[in-house]
Amino acid sequence: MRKNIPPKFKSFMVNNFDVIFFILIVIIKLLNYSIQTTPNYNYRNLIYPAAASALVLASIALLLNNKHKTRALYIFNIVISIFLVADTIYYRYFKDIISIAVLRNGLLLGGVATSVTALIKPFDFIYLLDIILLIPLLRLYKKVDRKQLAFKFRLIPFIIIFALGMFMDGTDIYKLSVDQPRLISTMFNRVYIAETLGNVNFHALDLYNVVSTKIANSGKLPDTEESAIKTFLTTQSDLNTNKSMAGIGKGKNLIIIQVEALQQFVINNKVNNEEITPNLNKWINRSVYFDNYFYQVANGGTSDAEFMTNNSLYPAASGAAYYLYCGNQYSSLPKEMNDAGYYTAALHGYKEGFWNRNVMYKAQKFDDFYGERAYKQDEVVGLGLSDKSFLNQSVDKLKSFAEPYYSFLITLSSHFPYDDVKGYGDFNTGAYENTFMGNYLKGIHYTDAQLGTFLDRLDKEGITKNSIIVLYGDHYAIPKNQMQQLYDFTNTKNPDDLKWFELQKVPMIIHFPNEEYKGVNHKYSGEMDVYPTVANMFNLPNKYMLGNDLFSNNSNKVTFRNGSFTDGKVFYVSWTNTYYDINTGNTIPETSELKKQKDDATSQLQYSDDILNHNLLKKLEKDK
Ligand code: GP9
Ligand code: MN
Repeated sequence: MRKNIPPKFKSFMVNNFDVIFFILIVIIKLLNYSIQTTPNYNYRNLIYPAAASALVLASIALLLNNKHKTRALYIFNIVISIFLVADTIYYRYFKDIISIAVLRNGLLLGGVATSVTALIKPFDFIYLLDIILLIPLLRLYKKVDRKQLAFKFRLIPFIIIFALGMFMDGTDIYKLSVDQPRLISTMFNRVYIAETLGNVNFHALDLYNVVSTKIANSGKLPDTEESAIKTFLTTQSDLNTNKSMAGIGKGKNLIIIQVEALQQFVINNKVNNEEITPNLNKWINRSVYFDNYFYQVANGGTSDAEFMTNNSLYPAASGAAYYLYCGNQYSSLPKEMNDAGYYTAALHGYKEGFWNRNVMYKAQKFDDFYGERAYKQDEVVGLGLSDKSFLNQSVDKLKSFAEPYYSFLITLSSHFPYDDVKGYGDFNTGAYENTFMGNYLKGIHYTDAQLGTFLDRLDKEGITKNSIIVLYGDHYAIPKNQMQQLYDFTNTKNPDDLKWFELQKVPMIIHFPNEEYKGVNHKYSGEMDVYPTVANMFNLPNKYMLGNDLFSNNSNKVTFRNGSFTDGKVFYVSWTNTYYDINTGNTIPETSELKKQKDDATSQLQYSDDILNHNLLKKLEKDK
């Protein structure tokens, strides 16, 4: 080193070369990973969170004596580098990042090992270069005479560096949780978390989420609770047998289409004197239309809608069931259809890892998941592949499936904030032009047109005649902070919680091969009720469902994740603990009957949470 270096600085650098090198090399590696996976991302934003994660790890090593400190930093560097190599290769094929769920569900390379290995590039291993070059250097460094601090003096740098790193990380995570509410707890977009917080922080958050969920659910479920759940499930199973519809789907295909942000107020409605959803309006006239059907999603958004439809279990109390409980055993619709000899497939033209779908579809036993890579990405409207191209390519896939099949399709283009106005094409919304509402109406009008073409093709291909087709909206389109636009559009005067809730419906349309049963059904129902309905029609077991068969005379009860509920006569709003008479719109006092309904709703949510938190279906299946 040059002569005129101040001795103190020199000895600081010699004593802490390993720590400084570690922090710098981790930042460089994390930036490089970000540039490799998301080139257009402004990776400069990443320097701060990358440094934060490096500081936290370095601070842990500072607690150790010199020899172990250097060794620990080297091992941390190796582990981080291995993750970066694996994540780089995994991203190139799956456009996703490896999570504990992916590892746990054996999805790392499941079935695609050959094609992924073909994607490996020598540069992927650049992260290991310094690990190798450091070997001789470390041998030399070990011989350098370094000042050994006593443990109590090592605590000071540890506390300073750890606190600094945690503070920096904490501010970043907080900023992200404000920018994208639910993202940290649901991990619905893992890649975005890694882009924004860095690869190390992503894996740390993933580990934290998994461990905290495991700890929260580690206690044994009391026998009394388990037997209460079993009693409830048995009662539900007995109630959900509508003899007249039992087995009518046998041998037929089942096609379920979940439409992004299809909220009910657009059905049979007009803007600027034009129908918003002319194709669905026509389809409704050929089908059974449930006009009091509610979405029941919670933090898990679209994935909650999927989860309820395929399991008739409530969404997670917080976070996303698709993430938190992807290691559970389910008696899901695809699983039971498989056991009944059906081929089962999920189809969605977007990133496979979004909402942890690749992991969760496997956990629910879909035979196949046709995701982004299974579709020609030839046209983008909104978030990704256009509904036009997705649905068109999907018909070709349906035609190739061995019959009978269960296909679950999820659309995408009409996705918040509905700003791909160009992609949606011409649809003049008159006074709503250039407003949020107007953009949504354009978006859903576009998707309606694509659904019309899709359903026409099913007709032409003879698929309609041989299938039961279920179509519904996954959740609201107009969020609460834009509600005034919805109140204005629907001419809702003096809005209150009841009027808000009554607008939280999505269309539920079931089409039968010969258009049997068609008409409007006013039963108060929701997304928890699809599976019991389909199970009855296809003679599937219905032992573990909390919902109600739509065609049974069973209760009209619809329970929401926040404890609110309705039975078609009364609406209970949990956040104000208020009951409304739906007919009069007035608030009404709690009666013992209403109190019982409220307690039942809370119990059913608890039953569902217990089933998920204790992986109870696995136990019940084993015990039977
Ligand atoms: C992405 C799409 C959107 O695949 O399903 O999910 P959402 O943001 O509506 O929950
Ligand atoms: Mn959605």
